[in-house]
Amino acid sequence: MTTRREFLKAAFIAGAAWPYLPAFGQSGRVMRSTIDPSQIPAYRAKVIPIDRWAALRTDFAKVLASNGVSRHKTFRASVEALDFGLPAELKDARSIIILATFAKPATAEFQLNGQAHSIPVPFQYYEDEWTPERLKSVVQTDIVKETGRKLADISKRVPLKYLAARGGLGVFGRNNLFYVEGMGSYNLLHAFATEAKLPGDPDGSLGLLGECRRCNQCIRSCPTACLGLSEFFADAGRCLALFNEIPGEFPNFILPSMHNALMGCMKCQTSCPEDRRIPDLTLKLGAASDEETKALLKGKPGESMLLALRKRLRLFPAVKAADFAPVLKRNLGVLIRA
Ligand code: B12
Repeated sequence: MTTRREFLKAAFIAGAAWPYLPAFGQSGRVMRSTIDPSQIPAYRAKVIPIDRWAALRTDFAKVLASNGVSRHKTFRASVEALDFGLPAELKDARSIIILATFAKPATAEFQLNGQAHSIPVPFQYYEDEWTPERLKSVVQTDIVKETGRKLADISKRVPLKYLAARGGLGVFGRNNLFYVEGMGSYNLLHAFATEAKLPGDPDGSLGLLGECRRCNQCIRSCPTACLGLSEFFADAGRCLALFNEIPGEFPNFILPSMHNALMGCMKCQTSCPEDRRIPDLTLKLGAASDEETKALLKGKPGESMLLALRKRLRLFPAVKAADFAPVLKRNLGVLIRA
């Protein structure tokens, strides 16, 4: 019989040759090994031929009508915009490209009374190196390949996770996020329509990450209990991100201590054993001075200070200018004073 010592020795030797050898974490649970940063792809992409488009739209409508999907009106308003609409200049699109770009978590520093507060800024809430121009140019050069072909970003009109799954790009996690090999859920999704006829990838299905079948870490760590074992949908109407992305008072069930990021929430990702395989590549976005933090907390930063901060900290590209100060005042307030 193999002793524990022999087993560990064999595992250690095999581990050098096989990066996915399971390792045992602190809790005794089986975890896959950390990904070497040089093996993380900058992006992964799949192509959906346009003749599948109408069926995908019909199938997604059925998903939206399912019982498990939240009826919360803010959430419904954002998903009703996902109508698979193609821009006028691309009504004759022949291929849809769905891609995942690797995204790093970040922090921004806020000085207050001599103390530095380092606050997490999840991706999607800061501007990363994938500017819209760079993204489009990479898609044109690497994927479309033919110059002069019409190409448009359609990300705002389509359900990206759904298309990514049906395009075969990866699988869902229990936390309702989309997992891509080599990136975990640390990725942002984008979709493009092009008139170029590209070789299509095989149809994919809505699959669950195998590791999630015996894991409930995200469910346990979700501060507002919006994830469940029997569900494939998050209860979007309880998700912290739904409320701290927009101005207004937080509902009673959201306690100050639940906030953990300048916007959005990181709990279902930082608690995920599969995501812990991604090495810590956290970006430091920059710092707000004592004077700036105080002005933000009072809600009166002034236009030029706000502009300078937005630029220096690369914050909230998607938030309307008018919402920037009130959202920061409220969110920063609960994080620093909680
Ligand atoms: C609306 C929205 C929100 C809402 C509601 C979230 C939601 N679950 O819908 C709120 C504001 C809460 C939100 C929060 C966040 N969001 Co958001 N959000 C969106 C948006 C605009 C639409 C999402 C959507 O399609 N909802 C529709 C519902 C029906 O879909 P669903 O709940 O995901 O249900 C799917 C599964 O249930 C699956 N399914 C159905 N049946 C079955 C059966 C099986 C077996 C399986 C496995 C799956 C499965 O199919 C459904 C359709 O996709 C997209 C952008 C876009 N254009 O797509 C970004 C997007 C989903 N968000 C994103 C991110 C990063 C976040 C946050 C992590 C931000 C943060 N740090 O706080 C959180 C994560 C919350 C969470 N755990 O889900 C990323 C996700 C990237 C990824 N790799 O998964 C997206 C794709 C934006 C992007 N450009 O990359 N978001």
